[in-house]
Amino acid sequence: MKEQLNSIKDQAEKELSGITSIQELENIRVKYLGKKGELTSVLRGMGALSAEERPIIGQLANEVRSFLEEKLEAAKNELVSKERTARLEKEVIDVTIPGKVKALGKKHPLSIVLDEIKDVFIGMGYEIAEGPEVELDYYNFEALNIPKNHPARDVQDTFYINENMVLRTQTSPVQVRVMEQKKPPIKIICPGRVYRSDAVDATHSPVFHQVEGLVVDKGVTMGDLIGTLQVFAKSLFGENTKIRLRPHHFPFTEPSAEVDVSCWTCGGNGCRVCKGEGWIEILGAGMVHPKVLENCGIDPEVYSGFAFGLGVERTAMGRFNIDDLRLLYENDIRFLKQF
Ligand code: 2U9
Repeated sequence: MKEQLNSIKDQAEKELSGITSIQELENIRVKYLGKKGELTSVLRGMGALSAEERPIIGQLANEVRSFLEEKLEAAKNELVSKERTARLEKEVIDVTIPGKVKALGKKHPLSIVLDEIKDVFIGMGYEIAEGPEVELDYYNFEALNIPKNHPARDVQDTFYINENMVLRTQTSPVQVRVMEQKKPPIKIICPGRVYRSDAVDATHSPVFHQVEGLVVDKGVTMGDLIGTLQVFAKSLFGENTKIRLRPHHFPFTEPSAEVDVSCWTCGGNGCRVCKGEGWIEILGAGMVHPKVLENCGIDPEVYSGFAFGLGVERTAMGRFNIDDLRLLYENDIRFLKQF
């Protein structure tokens, strides 16, 4: 058995010295150390040895196994290192090959306008608040002074998930949620997607985007609202832009107004863009209705606030002279490239 072990050792060492691949190395490992390997078979046969012989042969067998394992490990390391050196020698990097130009995308016109609007209000200290698009009827209508059967529900007809849940028609429910959770001072804008049950045409879409703003504190006045909207209009449409408020009615603000800006094309003289008016309507606004403040747990005897709302699509169409709202959604590259 001693001779057998020594011969295994010599034979395996000889075979290992000639290998050139990991596969060959693996074959040798299996041949000698595998389950049915030569050394394993010798070890299995040790039961037949006498009590004197067993420890001597056992020790030798262990030595042979350790020897083989070390040799296999060393041969493996050498193969791996040889392989890496060969690969590195073959790999040539030509630093003179011109790089691949990646086509850079551009901001969508709606994102351009939305980012500009956000920048103006962040600059005036506003925070951005967001909320769910699937909204409770209560937050979308009731809390905003639009009870069931109120005529304002007709112009803001929407998609009902069930009797108590709708796709929001405005981002105002976000403001209601903020007022419920936070004590004034509140100074937020709420950008987001809104839904109405309108047919698609050049100026309507059942899905569009709004930015609404809300300021609530002690002593907030209509003067603060007008000053804020003036800063906004000048930032977005140019330093010479003027604003004009026309009395209007919204259920959630009192008094309420529709807000026009002087035409960005003719400066107010009248042209094709403003249809000869000199003014273009861009916003709705007003002082938050005392009932709405009350609904949100804010005492209208102590606090007052103003709110405003604008359509992002409408603003983008004005800014970029786009005459059909559908162009904003079709993602035709020839259209998008122009901004
Ligand atoms: C609360 C109280 C009052 C938000 C306001 C408007 C006027 C408005 C329209 C502009 C174009 C919607 O996208 S549009 O069709 N919005 O005219 N929105 S005041 O008033 C609020 C909001 C929240 C708690």
